[in-house]
Amino acid sequence: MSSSRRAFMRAAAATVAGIGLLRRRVWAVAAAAVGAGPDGAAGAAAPLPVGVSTWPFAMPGNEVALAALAGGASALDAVEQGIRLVEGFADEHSVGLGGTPNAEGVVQLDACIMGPEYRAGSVAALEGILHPISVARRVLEATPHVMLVGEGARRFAAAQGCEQGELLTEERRRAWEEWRARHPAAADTTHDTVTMLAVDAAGHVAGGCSTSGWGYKLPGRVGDSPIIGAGLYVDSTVGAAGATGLGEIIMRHCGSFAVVEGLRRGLEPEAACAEVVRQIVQREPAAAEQAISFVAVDRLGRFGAAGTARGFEFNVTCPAWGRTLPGRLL
Ligand code: SD4
Repeated sequence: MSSSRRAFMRAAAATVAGIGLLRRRVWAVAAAAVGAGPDGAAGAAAPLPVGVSTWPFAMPGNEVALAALAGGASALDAVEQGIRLVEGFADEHSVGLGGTPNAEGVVQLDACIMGPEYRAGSVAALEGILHPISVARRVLEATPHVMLVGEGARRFAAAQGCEQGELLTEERRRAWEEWRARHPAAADTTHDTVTMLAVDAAGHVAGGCSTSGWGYKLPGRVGDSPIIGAGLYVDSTVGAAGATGLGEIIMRHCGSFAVVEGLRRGLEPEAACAEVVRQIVQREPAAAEQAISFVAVDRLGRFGAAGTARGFEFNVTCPAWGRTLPGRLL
């Protein structure tokens, strides 16, 4: 074990000491019973706490989420902090700052967050706010609503003191101008999403998504990522699932909700993801040619991913190890 991992383990141990120790011990025994393993094999459980996220670019966010958990943060806080980091990456073109704009050259962002007790917050088609995941969190904490969109969401974010700014980088503006010159009417399917799931040491589960969505989309287009049940679903008594890929397909099948229902029926995370992808392709054969992938984690720390996207990878980080793993290709 590396010295930084050892330091992490010490910090994590200090954090949990004295707080509901008995409950946590019982929990650890339950998690160990499903088979901890560092190899990312289907059905293995990561020692808690654990963070899971889509795409290699989100790995630094996973590390931030795990450090937060080790410091005593809730799974909800950890997810927000991890995703905030990724939203700030100007060279990542599918999330937050530096995201790909819509057809009119405006970056419109979608995000949501969900935690224990089915509490959720979401924003869509949000402009001019640097961290949509934190606006989603404010919707969850400070309003009786679940989802705010467009100008109303922007005004709410500003009133809440959320950081405002221009999200369109010079590099993305030039790419958009080139796209407009070449293909004024063509869709561009450039897209990705950071979806992050976390289970804390006590087995509480949370998740979040953040994306700039489908590159050069029609203004006002909303994808699956901010839709509770489509891009993300968390049932802290069972686990969590999130999606990446073509939102129009994922939304039509309540994809993430369906994956969590698979976990509830006792499927392991990878199998639950695979089952939903197969169902979607059975209902919509054309979906097989599109990128649709799911990640999932259950409350014991078992994790998995599956989808149709060639090269899809996901990150798993726990106190003992952190890895980027291939999702199962269907
Ligand atoms: C969307 N699901 O807006 C997002 C984009 C994405 O991999 O995740 N692409 O449709």
